[in-house]
Amino acid sequence: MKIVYSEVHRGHAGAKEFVNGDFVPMYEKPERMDMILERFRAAGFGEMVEPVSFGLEPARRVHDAGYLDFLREAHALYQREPEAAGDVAMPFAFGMRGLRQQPGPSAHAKLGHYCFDLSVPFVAGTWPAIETSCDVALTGGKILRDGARAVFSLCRPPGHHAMRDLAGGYCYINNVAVAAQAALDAGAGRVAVLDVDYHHGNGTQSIFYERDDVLFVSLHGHPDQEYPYFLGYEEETGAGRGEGHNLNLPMRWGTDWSGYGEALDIAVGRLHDYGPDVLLVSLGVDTFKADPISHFKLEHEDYLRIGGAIAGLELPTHFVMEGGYAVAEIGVNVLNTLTGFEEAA
Ligand code: OKP
Ligand code: ZN
Repeated sequence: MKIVYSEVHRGHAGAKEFVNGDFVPMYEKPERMDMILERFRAAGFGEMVEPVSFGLEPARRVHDAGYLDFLREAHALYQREPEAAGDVAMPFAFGMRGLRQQPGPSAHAKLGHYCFDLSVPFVAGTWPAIETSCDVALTGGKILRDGARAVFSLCRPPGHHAMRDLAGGYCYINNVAVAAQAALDAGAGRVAVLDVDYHHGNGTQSIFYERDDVLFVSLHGHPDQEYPYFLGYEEETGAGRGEGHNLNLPMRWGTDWSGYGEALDIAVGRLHDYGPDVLLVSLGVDTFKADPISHFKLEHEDYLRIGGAIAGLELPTHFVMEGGYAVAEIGVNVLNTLTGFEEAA
């Protein structure tokens, strides 16, 4: 399987995120990629490919143009603020419900307007990493259209929390949504996104919520207990033309394979019934029992099963990297998903 990857993500590093009253080093850090690459190398898995540049037009198909301008300019804009402190741009004041929603010229206003939490810092290398991560996903999509059975886009930063005009949850551009739209624009009739990251893909859901040409299916921690809290309930089934094209399978803390496997069967059944031309997989391995920010209990072998179940759909399959923060084990869990897929394909 081809693996699309670029080193540009490394510049997106060194910032902190706000967790339970403290600023802590970002869980979403470059070392995550190192552990994945190391495992691939040790197993002789995959063929590495550099991304090519697609420009921002494909991202504009699912994101607001002003939002993309903000992502590009946020760091520089912040540095010009009279009260800027340090290298890291982050919001501290958010747009208030019911009050005017147009941000003024201040970097603080734009940060608060376009971010929904305190886990999307901007350092000097953040924009190049965002742009390249999107190109990684678009390059993966192109490889699939050129005839591959499957491809892995090793994206960093991840994307599934990013909404049309909001960054959050370590995500800036929604890579999987951009790739899904690019597949449609290149002629696919319908596509499906299966999101197996531990966290609900609120961005992907909201981008496609009123559409019937993209089915979104997500397995995740229950929003009663888990980030991103405000979305991911079972009763969110789509709206308008999109009614019936969104399936959420939330699960409680402590879920292991017995519960997860059942939910995955339901997800696969729905994907099979939809019969998409292309399947995109938001691949997060933060469902692992030792993940430091999550509460599911999957074992290493369970990822072989996840890959096998996905292969059973017999669809051109585009894996797009999302989360996974048990850094020492992220490599084996990603590798197991992809080898489980290949062995069953
Ligand atoms: C990104 B992805 C948990 C705090 C959550 C943000 C998590 C973003 C996850 N106590 N902070 O879906 O893996
Ligand atoms: Zn996650």
